[in-house]
Amino acid sequence: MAEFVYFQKEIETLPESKLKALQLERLQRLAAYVQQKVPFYQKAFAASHLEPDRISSLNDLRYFPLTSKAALRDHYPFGLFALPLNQVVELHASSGTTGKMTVVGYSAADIKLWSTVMARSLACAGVVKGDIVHNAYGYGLFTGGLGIHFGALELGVTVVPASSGQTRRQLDLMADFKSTVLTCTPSYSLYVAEEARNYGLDPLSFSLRVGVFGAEPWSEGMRKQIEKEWGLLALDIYGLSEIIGPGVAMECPGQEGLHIWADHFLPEVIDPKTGEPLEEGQEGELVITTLTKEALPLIRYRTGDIVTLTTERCPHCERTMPRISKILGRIDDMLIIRGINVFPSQIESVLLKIPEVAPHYQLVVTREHHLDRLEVQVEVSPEVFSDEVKKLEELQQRVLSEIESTLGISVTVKLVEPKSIERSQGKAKRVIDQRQI
Ligand code: DLL
Repeated sequence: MAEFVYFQKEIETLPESKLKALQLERLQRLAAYVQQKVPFYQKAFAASHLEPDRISSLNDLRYFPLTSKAALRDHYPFGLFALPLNQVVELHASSGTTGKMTVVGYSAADIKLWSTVMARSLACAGVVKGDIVHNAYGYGLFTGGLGIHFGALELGVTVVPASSGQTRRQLDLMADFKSTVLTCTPSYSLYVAEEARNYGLDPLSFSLRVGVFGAEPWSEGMRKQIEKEWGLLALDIYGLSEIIGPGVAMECPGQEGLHIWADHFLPEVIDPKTGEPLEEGQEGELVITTLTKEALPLIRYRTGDIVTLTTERCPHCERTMPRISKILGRIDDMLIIRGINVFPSQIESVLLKIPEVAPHYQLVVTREHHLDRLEVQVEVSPEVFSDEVKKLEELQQRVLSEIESTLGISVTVKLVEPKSIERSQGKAKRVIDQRQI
């Protein structure tokens, strides 16, 4: 029988009516706050004749404007911040849809909030004092590494800030320290298991008992495989930089949906085409309002992630927090390569700046030994194609380094003959995703 652990039991199990009252009170405060502090919302509220002090029920949320990733891009880097930079203690960034990154900022109170929701998430996974958390999410601008780290500190468990890469060293650390919890992307956990075998080690001989996996889509089939390989309980964690990072929602050991910490992140599901709110249980785009964030509060932020939402009580734990399904897909063409978000348009904007390559390209994504590989195939212009090999090699290197420095991940580049990429009558098929997840 799985064990259920809580970090803030009273709040996590708050009766529904009390949770709603708390959300309403926080929404009213938030609306007044952004109207006062963020010119973008000031204008948006005025355009839709919204007066924050007239919000009388959570249903009024539907009259608020939606916020998209484009709003962050248009106000790059700090234009949507509600606080001056001297009150922002940390910045992170993730991919934007073009060359510019999406920048997010945290006040000291936001970091405390992040630590709290992450501590709740780890506890929700059954992590307790005495556990050793091997954290192999990347530390850096990506929110995965530090988010888990803050949560582990808040919960008072031992964290090993391994970050990503150097798999042999990861294995040695986990074996020597007898780590009990593994946090990383689900695909990386399978890669590490395979590497263990290559080194003659049996993954089942490690001490891992729980895995907290997320940042990319994964299937039930993959879950079973990971659980079998490592002999652990594999649980799903969800989050996105714009909302806070990891720790927005977390599965409990019952493995039936992810509890969303709705006292801080108010969820809705909308029809991505019309923007209209959908009934509970219907599949649509997850939209989140940050009820308590200070530096970058967001109203009805469109995550682009497709889910279903339920307020039905969890049949396993005592939490009353609503649950989202596993992420069922994306509404846009965002790819996640080794946990990092990649938009085809980012690559396109790089290619367009290099005159020797034609604007015809294709992205081929494969998964080899549980690691994602992205190959950028790009046509060269006829003049360049007839050049000597050395020149072509130089061009390939240039394209490669430009793309890698924009995306922040390694890729391969293949220059192909003019007119060899299939032309489309309608929408060009830019991405060929051959991964089986
Ligand atoms: O991926 C935050 C995170 C780090 C979550 C570590 C979990 C663990 P971003 O880089 O901003 O933030 O990417 C956010 O990743 O909109 C989803 O499309 C996808 N994603 C995140 N978690 C999951 C998951 C982090 N559990 C984007 N399942 C989101 C499927 C996920 N997709």
